[in-house]
Amino acid sequence: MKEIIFATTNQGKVKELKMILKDLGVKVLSLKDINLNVDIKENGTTYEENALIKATTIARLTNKIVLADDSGLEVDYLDKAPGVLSARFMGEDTSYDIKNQAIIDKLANAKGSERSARFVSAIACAMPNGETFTTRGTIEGEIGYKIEGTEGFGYDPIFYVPEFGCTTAELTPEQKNKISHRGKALEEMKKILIQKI
Ligand code: ITT
Repeated sequence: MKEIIFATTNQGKVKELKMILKDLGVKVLSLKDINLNVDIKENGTTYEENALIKATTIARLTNKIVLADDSGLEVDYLDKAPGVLSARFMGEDTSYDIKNQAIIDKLANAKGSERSARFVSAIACAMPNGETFTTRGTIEGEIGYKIEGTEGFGYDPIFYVPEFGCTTAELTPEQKNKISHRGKALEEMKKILIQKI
C-alpha cells in the first residue's frame, strides 16, 4: 500500500485527515508515526505558502508523497485576524479556553452579521519528483457568544454554524468533516491524488 506522510504536529488535524482519506487506499503516517521531529519556520504570508513550506520540507527529508495543511480562523470584525497567525495568537502555549474567551470578549460589541467568520484550510501536496499542488476550502460561520462543545480542537468551540444551530465542537467528527474547510480542501486534493499516485 502506498504511503503518504502528513506533515503536521497537530493531532486534531491528523485525526480528521486520516478519517477523510480512509477510502483512498493509502497508508497515512503523521510525523509522530514516523518519529520525525523538525522545527519548520512557517514564514509565508498566505496559507498556501505555509502549507507548501511544510510539505516540501518534509518531502525533501523523506522522499515520499507529503501532504500539509495550513489553516486559520478569520474574524471579519477583527479585520480577518487571527488568520494565518491562528496557532500563534496570544502564544502557541496559551490554552484554547483562554484564546477562545479572548475572541468572544473582543466581539463584545458585535451583533448579528458583524460576528461573521470563516475557517480556511490550504492543503499542499509535495511529490518526491518536486511537483507540488495546493487546494483550498472554507466554511462560513459566526463567532458564538460562549464556548460550546468538546469535539474537534482549537477554535471549534466558538465557531457557530447557523445551518446546524451549534458550534463545530458540537458536531460529530463525520459531520464536521463533511462541511469543514479541511474536508472540502481534502476532497479536492483527493481528486489530484487519484490521478497522481
Ligand atoms: P501544524 O503547522 O503542525 O500543521 P498548527 O496547529 O501549528 O499545526 P497551523 O499553523 O495551520 O497549524 O495553525 C492552524 C490553527 O488554526 C490551529 O492551530 C487552530 O488554532 C486553528 N484551526 C485550524 N483549523 C481548525 C479547525 O478545524 N478547528 C478549530 N481550529 C482550527
